[in-house]
Amino acid sequence: MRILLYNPDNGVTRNFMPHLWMFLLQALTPPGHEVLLVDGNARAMTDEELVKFIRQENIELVGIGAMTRMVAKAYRVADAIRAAGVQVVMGGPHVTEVPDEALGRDGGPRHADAIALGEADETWPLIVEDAARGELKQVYQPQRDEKGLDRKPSLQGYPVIGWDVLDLNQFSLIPKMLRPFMSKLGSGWGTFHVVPIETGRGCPYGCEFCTVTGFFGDSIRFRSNESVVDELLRLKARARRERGQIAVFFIDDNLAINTKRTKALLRAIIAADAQVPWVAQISANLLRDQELIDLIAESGGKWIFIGMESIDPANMADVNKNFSKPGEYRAVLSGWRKRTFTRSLRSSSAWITIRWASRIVL
Ligand code: B12
Ligand code: SF4
Repeated sequence: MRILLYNPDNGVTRNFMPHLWMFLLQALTPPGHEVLLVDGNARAMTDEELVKFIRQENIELVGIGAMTRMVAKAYRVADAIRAAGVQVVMGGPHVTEVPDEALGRDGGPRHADAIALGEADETWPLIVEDAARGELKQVYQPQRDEKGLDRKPSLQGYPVIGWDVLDLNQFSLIPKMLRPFMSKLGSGWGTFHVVPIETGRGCPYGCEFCTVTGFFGDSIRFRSNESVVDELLRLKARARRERGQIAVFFIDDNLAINTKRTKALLRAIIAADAQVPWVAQISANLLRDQELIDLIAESGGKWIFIGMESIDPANMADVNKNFSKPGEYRAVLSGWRKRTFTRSLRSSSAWITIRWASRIVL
């Protein structure tokens, strides 16, 4: 069966980084099926063009993933695809929060033939096999544990995502016409990709505005350091081969949530010479640790996103984010600046990007 995984754009900003779910599900697809990927951010198509593409490519199943921000577009595209007689399965955080909406069980129109709730690492292969037999069920959900909660997939046997061989053309930030010239600059800028890598899932904090604890659970699962290092080495080799550049976004919600393990991972990256420029999200309270900051810089870390939603502790308490203390922000930031400024004089540079938002409202 030929399958298309589609990620809708938000119609306003252009998100140039590939979405991990598409590549992960592609890697988890049982043999004997072919999976094509289209990200509306990088390859804009009207609904009509997309339907035409689906017909031309003989696609029999379309998987669409969306955050709430993009879900209206996702539903519109799904409607057009279903009207053309092709089955649609939807998944991701929004569909998991409000499953009845996609299935039209809330009184509204139906947009999907099937939905995948929660993490789909283990349900995706079943969806594909059912769809291939023409026996798609309406709802796919991970198995439940004795408390009635989703059994979370282990990340220990994480699949190999073929970043080193996959066609990433739609995601290169260097325009095609400039590539021959740019590839001759320095170590080569013929391509430039920012690639998402996850090293763990889950968050124990449960901030009121955030989906993550509810979706991925309050205990954390990690990949092995070896599998992360291997992924980095393959990316690095690809960049060298293409005379291009690769940067990585570690999309873990808090890369340093278990500091001991994070340090071990960063040391493994350094020891294997697997450094690429990287960016990650880390909470302010963990950045008091100077050894961690040194390791971040040495392992290729360039930018850290810190969620500083408010400088008013009462606001933080109100959204259940007490662990982040506005009173410490100044010390954390100046500690970071001192450390990274000194280091930048030697070999590396690490910058900080602070995301200020009084409240994130979904
Ligand atoms: C990386 C990231 C981004 C990147 C996205 C770029 C990119 N290319 O990845 C950036 C930084 C740009 C971003 C932006 C935003 N993000 Co964001 N982001 C994330 C983050 C940290 C990781 C996403 C990820 O790759 N996860 C790992 C993969 C494996 O998990 P997954 O995507 O959920 O996929 C699994 C399942 O959901 C399922 N699945 C997913 N899709 C599909 C589809 C099918 C067909 C099937 C079968 C299964 C399936 O299978 C996968 C494997 O189990 C998540 C938090 C998180 N930990 O997931 C927030 C998250 C997705 N973001 C969120 C939000 C709110 C936003 C913003 C709206 C924030 C804002 N206010 O501006 C913007 C919107 C962006 C836009 N385009 O307009 C929310 C979404 C909540 C919701 N209800 O939709 C999340 C969950 C974080 C949170 N705080 O709650 N984000
Ligand atoms: S610490 Fe970050 S990921 Fe965890 S619940 Fe709070 S906002 Fe979400």
